[in-house]
Amino acid sequence: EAEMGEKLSDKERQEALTELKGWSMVEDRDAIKRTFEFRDFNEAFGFMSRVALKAEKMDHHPEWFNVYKTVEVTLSTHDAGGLTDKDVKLAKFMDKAAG
Ligand code: HBI
Repeated sequence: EAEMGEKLSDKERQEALTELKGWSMVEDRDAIKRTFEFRDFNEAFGFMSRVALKAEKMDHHPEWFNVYKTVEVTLSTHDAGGLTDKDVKLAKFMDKAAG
């Protein structure tokens, strides 16, 4: 079992993906990605605001791109050079925050 901050094993990575909603591996990176679609910009930015507060609390931040009502998110742990529990934890939070 990888402790907090260490890269996930292949098995843990696959398990994590089954617990998440609509996330997939990034092709050429040890990272996960998901695109969120909201009703409008206001909803999208409200989501980003809630996530931003959580990211600050976790000291773990997303890579994201927002155009109007769409938010493209990529998660990876830079300090570990790949996917860790922190990414899974933040992804789960995002799935809940997106409603
Ligand atoms: N966010 N995704 C991600 N990955 C990191 O390694 C990371 C971070 N936010 C803050 C952070 N690391 C700090 O702990 C380091 O910059 C010191």
